[in-house]
Amino acid sequence: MCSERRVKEILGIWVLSLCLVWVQNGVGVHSSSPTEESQPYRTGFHFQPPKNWINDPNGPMYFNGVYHLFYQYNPYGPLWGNISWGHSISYDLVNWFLLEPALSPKEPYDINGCLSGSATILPGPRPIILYTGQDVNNSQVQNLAFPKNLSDPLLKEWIKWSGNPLLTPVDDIKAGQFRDPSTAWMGPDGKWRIVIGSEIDGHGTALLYRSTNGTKWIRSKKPLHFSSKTGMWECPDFYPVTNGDKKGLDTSVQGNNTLHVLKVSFNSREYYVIGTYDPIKDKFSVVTNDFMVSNTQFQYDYGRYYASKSFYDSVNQRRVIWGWVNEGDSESDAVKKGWSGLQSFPRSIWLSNNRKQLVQWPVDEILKLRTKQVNITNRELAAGELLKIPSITASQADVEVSFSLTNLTEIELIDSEVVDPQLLCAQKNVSISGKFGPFGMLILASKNLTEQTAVFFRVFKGPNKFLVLMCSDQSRSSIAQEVDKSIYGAFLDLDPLHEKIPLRSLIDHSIVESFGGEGIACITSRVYPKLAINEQAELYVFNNGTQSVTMSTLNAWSMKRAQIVPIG
Ligand code: DQQ
Repeated sequence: MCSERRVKEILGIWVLSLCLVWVQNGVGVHSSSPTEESQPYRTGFHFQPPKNWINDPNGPMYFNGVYHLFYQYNPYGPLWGNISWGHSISYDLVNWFLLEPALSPKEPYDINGCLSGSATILPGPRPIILYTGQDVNNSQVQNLAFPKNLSDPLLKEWIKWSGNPLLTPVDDIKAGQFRDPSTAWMGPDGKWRIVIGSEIDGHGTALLYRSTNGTKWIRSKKPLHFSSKTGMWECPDFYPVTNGDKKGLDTSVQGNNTLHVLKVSFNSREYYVIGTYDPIKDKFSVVTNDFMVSNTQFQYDYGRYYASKSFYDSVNQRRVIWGWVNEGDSESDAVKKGWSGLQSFPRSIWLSNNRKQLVQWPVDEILKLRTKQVNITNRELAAGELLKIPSITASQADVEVSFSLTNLTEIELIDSEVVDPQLLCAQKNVSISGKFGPFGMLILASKNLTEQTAVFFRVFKGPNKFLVLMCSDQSRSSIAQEVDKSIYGAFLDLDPLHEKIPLRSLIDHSIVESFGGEGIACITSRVYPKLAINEQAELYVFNNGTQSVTMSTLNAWSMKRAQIVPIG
């Protein structure tokens, strides 16, 4: 005879199996509806739990056929606190099951928060998590955790190592400036390496540690990299890249054609440099501009996007990144909404063919959410023209558009080395007419255009090449006064004389993630329209320049909702 407990277990497994089948087939079982009048800012296909606070993505990994996403999470409310590792799993990076938190702040070494960290898959294969604990004295220490049961396909339960903390802030490391261990990589000497974010003598630093067994870590005399131009570095990420086929590389891979990326988080932005890495000397030599030496410093995203973390997806041989997209409204709004924070849509990331920068693009699995489509080809947009794109759900859409220009003469001159693109977008906003531009899209626009988020381009001439400026302008995104209305900008390294100027925007109620030049510059905005919500939102393309531009193609799709389903 079955005991009551056994019956519950069997029922639980049955319900879970059914849920897995439903979600794998894209059938909805439950999630809160973003179309509810009271929740117009909930997203349809960006990751967010049903309620509460989230921040940094932590320890993303692919293991045994399952994607795991952990994230900084307050299980008890919509503001920062009780910081735990929320845990969700997916089979396609689109639809998610929400599990119980994997790590909760319960031990003396993490009682004030299980802060950010990374996963590493050791030989076996056997995943581990390295994370920062804010200890009983509010010192930041590094800890180790591993799955309780490797044969559980979902790795639901995680155990903290009995020898924690692994590392404490000693010598010149300040107690509050020692956090966010990276994924480990192995050098040719068989030793594992990690970097940890810090600030030493006022300089942003990626401290380097080595270990033979994963539990005893020795600090290298030299950091992997540091900068005298920045303060504290958070969430360092260090990984190899190569060009040619958009493929990613596993974190320990070395090769002749390989460069390395160091990404660090500071000033609310995600800055990266590219360089060569000698794993014998552990010497990283930057080949792009180093951190903060120029206005054209590379960022993963020139908008609202922070504390990102990448992982190698071995089944699709790609590197995927997630980033935290925080709110631009107030704490009292968060309390009213009952939630705060989103994760960006996961992006593939690779080295551009000219090996000068990174390229990002939403993972292909997003295509399964596309539904009703509108297509327009070769449509001239006359000076001052505004064209409404009909028939799609403009509040939840994926739009790809590309523009081409001719007769590129007598264009305004600027020097991208001295001009800050974000300031330029603010000075030359959407209402200021130039020769070529502004042209682009008006997103989440209300019927009379009182509200609109303009994502657009302008073309300038630099000292020796054309410059394409991409802007995401939130200044008219809402009639509400108290929400952030920043204007973001970036230069695109493309030649408008010979190339089209492509733009893709993922529009999802309160987030607009835009990819310019097929992913050579990304800008994420958070917006809180009062009028342009749900079915009231409209989408336009426009040209407010004095010259006509050709819209070579426009494809826009209504998007289905992803399933984000809690399971116990
Ligand atoms: N957030 C985490 C830290 C990290 C910061 C704590 C970045 O570990 O440095 O929630 O957003």
